[in-house]
Amino acid sequence: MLPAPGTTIKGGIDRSTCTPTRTASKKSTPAMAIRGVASSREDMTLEEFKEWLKQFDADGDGRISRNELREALRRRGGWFTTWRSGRALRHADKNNSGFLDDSEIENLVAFAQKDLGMKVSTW
Ligand SMILES: [Ca+2]
Repeated sequence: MLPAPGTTIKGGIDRSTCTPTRTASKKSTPAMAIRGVASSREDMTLEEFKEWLKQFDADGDGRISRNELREALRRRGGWFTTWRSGRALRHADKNNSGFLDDSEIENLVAFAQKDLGMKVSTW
């Protein structure tokens, strides 16, 4: 038998006020991606480096412009402080577009490793 209309069914939980607050789709913040390591040198993987850099892709075109790179370096501090962003960009920007695309970011990493002694794991 079905319960008569108006019958209160025990155990029924009103979940209408239970709204999910977690934003699972949100990307990790820079603070999370780049852990503050107390040591003088910080390691990150190539993917982490790219993820970090792309957070500064202000216009969202998938490329890092000179201004975006400069902002990234400014925020980063550390070994970036001695890194002239213009020099780095010229070095990595193989097609002289004034932007770093995905493949050119790897040139930037290579430059950082070679000239700055930065440690980026590429495997
Ligand atoms: Ca951009």
